[in-house]
Amino acid sequence: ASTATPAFAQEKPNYDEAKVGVYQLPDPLLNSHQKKVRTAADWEGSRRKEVLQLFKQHVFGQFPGQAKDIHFVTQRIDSSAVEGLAIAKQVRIYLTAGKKGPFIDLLLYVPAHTSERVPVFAGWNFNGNHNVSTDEQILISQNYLDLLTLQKKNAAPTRGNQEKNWPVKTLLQHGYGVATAYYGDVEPDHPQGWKTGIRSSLAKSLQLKYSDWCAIGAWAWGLSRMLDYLQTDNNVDAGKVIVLGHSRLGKAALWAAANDTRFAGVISNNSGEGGAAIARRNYGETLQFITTTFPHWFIEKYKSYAADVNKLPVDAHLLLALAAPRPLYVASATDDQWADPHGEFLAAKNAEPVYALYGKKGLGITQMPAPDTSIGNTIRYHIRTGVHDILLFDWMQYIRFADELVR
Ligand code: GTR
Repeated sequence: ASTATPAFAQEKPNYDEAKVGVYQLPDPLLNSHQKKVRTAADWEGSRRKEVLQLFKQHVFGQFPGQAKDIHFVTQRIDSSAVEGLAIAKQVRIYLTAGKKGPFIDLLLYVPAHTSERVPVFAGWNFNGNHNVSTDEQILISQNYLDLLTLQKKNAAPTRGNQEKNWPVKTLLQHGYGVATAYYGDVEPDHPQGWKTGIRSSLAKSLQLKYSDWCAIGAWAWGLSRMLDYLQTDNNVDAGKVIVLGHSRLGKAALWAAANDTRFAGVISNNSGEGGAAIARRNYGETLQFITTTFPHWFIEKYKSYAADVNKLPVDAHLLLALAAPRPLYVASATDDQWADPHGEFLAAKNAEPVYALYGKKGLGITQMPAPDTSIGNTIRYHIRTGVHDILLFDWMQYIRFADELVR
């Protein structure tokens, strides 16, 4: 397994399991008054609310309600996309009244030749909708920004660059739709990004200061706005939308699912620190590192735990538990030690008690499985051989998971 340190890491991370440190995780089933949670009703009635509130206060900040003037304008429909397998719809989701405010450009593929509403995988893409496929019909994402130069660039030459991350044809052949949009539509991913993102443009209408939430919060909230559209689409079974994301966008997917129980399931692909990995483990990326390099991803308060992460009142297992009782998939990769695969496995493991309240089974094993083996029940896990990425092997597991638990 690769223990390469990213070029931008200021300190050498720990990759020695023996030096992870001693820690105690907050008990998911013990509320702040030291009262034991015994039933799903107890969890939903009090402890779940408390945990969600703790994540808002200490990690991600507020998760606002729906944008009141949200509206949808279909820009393009191609009824014979992907070699005739799909209907491709491109819909602009306006987040305010009129056409001047911020928008999310959604790209939705649904299988053609079916009158049934289909389940859909929904998630952000990193580099613009036009990178998802070489299909010339896909509109170039207008907000696409080169994060190195912070310049908007003519993205036409990079069409389809991320095709391998979005196996659209395979998903369609298995009866799934796929919905995606460019995450920079709601907030450009850099420390000053809030100034040109929705944390500024929607500050008034949502009645929030930019510092009341964070970039991951904005991305998570945007996923819910995609779902608002999907609920209106006749081809989509809106009760079967699985939210997913890779890496930082996996963190956003988990936070979206925690807040928005309309999502039928959630998939964290290599989300790591601040996502599915236990923060208390000193292994790979740490809270100190992430809040220094990506200060905009979390609220200010989160950084204060860098000095002593054991003081953090939550940890990743509780973020995962907020998905209960919905199907949850956590995936790692062998060469992605930076994201702490073992820490991701342990968080999934420690979310089990909450799933058990609903009679749902979790991983069912206590040791990490061999690479390339999907394990578990309502909570699933695999560690794929290879690098930090979302690849066909991962998607094939997600399809099987959705076939068994969501469809
Ligand atoms: C890294 C970051 C990780 C992960 C990753 C990604 O730079 O340290 O937390 O989110 O980016 O999003 O690919």
